[in-house]
Amino acid sequence: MPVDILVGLQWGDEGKGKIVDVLAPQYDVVARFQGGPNAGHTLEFEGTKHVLHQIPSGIFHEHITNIIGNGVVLDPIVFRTEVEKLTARGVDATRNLYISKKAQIILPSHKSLDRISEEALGSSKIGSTQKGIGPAYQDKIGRSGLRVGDILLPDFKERYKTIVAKHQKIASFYQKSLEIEELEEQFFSAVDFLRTFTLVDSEYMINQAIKDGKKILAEGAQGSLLDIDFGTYPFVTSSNTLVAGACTGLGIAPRHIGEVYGIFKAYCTRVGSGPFPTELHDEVGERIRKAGNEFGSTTGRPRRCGWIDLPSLKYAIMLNGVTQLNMMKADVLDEFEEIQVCTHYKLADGTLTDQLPHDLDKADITPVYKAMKGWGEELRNYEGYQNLPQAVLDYVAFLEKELEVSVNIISVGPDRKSTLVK
Ligand code: 2SA
Ligand code: MG
Repeated sequence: MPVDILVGLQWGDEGKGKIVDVLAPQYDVVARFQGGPNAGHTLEFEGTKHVLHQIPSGIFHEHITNIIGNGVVLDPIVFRTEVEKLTARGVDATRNLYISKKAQIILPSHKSLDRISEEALGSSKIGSTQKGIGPAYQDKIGRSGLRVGDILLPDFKERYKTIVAKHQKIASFYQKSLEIEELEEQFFSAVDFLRTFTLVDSEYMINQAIKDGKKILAEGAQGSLLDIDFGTYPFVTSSNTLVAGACTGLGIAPRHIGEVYGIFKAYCTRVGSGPFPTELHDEVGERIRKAGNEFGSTTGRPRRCGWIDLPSLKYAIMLNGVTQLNMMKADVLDEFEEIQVCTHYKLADGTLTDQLPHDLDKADITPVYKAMKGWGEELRNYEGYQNLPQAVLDYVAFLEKELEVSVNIISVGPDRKSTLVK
């Protein structure tokens, strides 16, 4: 059975958690392959909202095996809080959660270094969530990181001390100190907690599941435009958020990839710094933020808002090999008389392009818009995709024509039930 992969096509917060939750009943395994506590996947059902950071969004379904893959950077302290929140809601994560021994560990000092690095960058800061993601991936690539499997070794503490000593040196280069004393105790207690979970060689587990004909869904975090290679560098996260990241982040050979779900919002948001061609700095942007409750689910930061951007969506679809699209938060645009769709960028010399210029950051580009009629009514209570107002169907038909991929799901509200399938 092939592995299906679900990825965000914009700058994150497309609604991946909700779709994983909706699709979950069809799957036997849900696995995270990159990112860590920077992610905030929001799921809403039975009147309650749940935000997951590191735990896969299949956790609410007892029949699903949830795997935190080797490509993830795991913060044991955040992990413990996440598990405890689930326990308080009657969900026992120990029953169906497995963690790769090869996943990297985020240490308290990684979080300090993240802060120090952002401070040093000043006005060119990345806008990181400061969860230690960048420094943890740096140690992974620099071959000095600690992995989840290392917590089982008798000399784990010594290994910890060695790497923290290195971090001290980095901090003192910036004339800062790490200030991790308080967190260290919490960290080691969280590591003890982590030890009580099933730590596995998840690459074997997943490949066995493939052999056994199990249905597997790989759940991406952040978005394609935050990919370390193809995103709006340097304003990106430190992992491969694209489909390719699922191969290395789980140990899946490319030939096993099946469906690729591309998730996008009916408009666009970004949190953190970096280019955003269709960003609205006016009251329209403010209206979208309010209607969509666009605030970071991990940090609470207000998200920047703007119109949908087809050149960047085409780019993300190309890089991921998207086989079906899911359009989220259509209901947020309910009250707009007119909706703008950016179809091209106009370059400084007047040429039109639907490709992303290398220097999107500095390029003098102007988005070119096509105005579409709004639907001007509440979508939330609609049932049946084809029953949606004509203006919605026209909007979607236009996107499908431009993007050359079918929009199979339209989401019209945060609840599981507000998900209309073609
Ligand atoms: P980091 O923390 O070092 O990976 O940040 C680098 C950039 O990646 C962005 N990033 C995100 N963008 C959207 N959503 C994310 N998750 C949270 C959410 C974010 C939050 O679901 O709302 O709560 O603020 C996420 N994680 C990382 C980040 O903004 C930087 O631009
Ligand atoms: Mg999010």
